[in-house]
Amino acid sequence: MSDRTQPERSTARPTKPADATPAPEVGHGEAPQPEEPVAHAGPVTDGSGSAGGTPFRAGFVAVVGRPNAGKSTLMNALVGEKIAITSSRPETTRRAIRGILTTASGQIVIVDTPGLHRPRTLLGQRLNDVVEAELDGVDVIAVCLPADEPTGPGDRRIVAQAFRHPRARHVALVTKTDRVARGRLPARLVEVDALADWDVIVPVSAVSGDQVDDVRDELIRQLPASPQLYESRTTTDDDLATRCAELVREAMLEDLHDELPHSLAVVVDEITPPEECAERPIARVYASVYVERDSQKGIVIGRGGQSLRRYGTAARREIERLVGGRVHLDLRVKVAREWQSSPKLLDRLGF
Ligand SMILES: Nc1nc2c(ncn2[C@@H]2O[C@H](COP(=O)(O)OP(=O)(O)O)[C@@H](O)[C@H]2O)c(=O)[nH]1
Ligand SMILES: [Mg+2]
Repeated sequence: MSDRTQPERSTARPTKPADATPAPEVGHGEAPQPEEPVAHAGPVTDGSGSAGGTPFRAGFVAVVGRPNAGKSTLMNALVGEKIAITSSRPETTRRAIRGILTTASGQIVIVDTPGLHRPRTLLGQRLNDVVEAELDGVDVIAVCLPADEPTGPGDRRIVAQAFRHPRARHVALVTKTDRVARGRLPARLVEVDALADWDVIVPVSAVSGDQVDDVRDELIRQLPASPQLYESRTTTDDDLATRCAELVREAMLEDLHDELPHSLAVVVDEITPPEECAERPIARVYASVYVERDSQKGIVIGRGGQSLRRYGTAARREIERLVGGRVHLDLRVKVAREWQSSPKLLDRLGF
């Protein structure tokens, strides 16, 4: 463990997208949440941490780890909402997704990243570039290492990469603890401890909820004293169209095999709000599902359109939950040949 003192907030911050809701600079005292008996009722105003009591802390935490390490599931558990889609398919997360968690003592902007792996396609290369760019600006790098698998070469590569960013604190999150017998966890923690000079190591299960609160509190402790960066009620900076597209992709991922999960891309072309609907108040979401080959198109649609209907129903339910109202979902399947390796198509699909 290192004994570095808390760094002052650096000026090198990741840029916030324009559609995010930034918090007002000063003086909006959020009511403290009942389970958090801290001295501070709201953010400190100067960010220096010199105010009496515990200073409010805020900043960016990048969650990294190899594919399937449990990064997205943990982010959702921390935020308490489905911000990032998850599945047992590697490469489910394809962008840096920000989930925001606010308590009375701090605010964590969690950056969920695509799993790092050796890039096979231009898409893989771009995803690795995304992660590298995110690591440059964050306050904390949290490396997810599954409790139920030994450290592999992929993990070592990611740990080495994390420690090439010395400005950040480094936290090891030993994930999926529900998958190992209690007696076997200490040995895994010792193994993780020996990997690097961590600021702290926390075991956690995002599925059982065990120690999720500890992860939250420990991450806040690693952040610099700072005013709030987003309004308390903001839980993500993703826009509605992006979240809908991801929910469509999630509905299909688990069911698809071989190369198909990788070949899938979803773009929401249009959302018509319920007000614009004459007969019934129902939002309309028009989405295009892209695959790479004609044969894949057939599989996604299924016999008589059966598969596509099933995906559509599952996705619609999730979107209805997200918007809190009824939704009509229109899915079109299209072929974008070899999009993963085409710069032009990658741009068009938003990568
Ligand atoms: N048993 C168990 N499974 C988990 C846990 N966290 C994630 N998973 C599963 O591991 C798989 C990959 O999770 P995901 O969050 O998508 O991993 P990512 O690729 O690192 O973002 C999914 O099937 C999850 O349900 C956990 O704490 N316990
Ligand atoms: Mg993920």
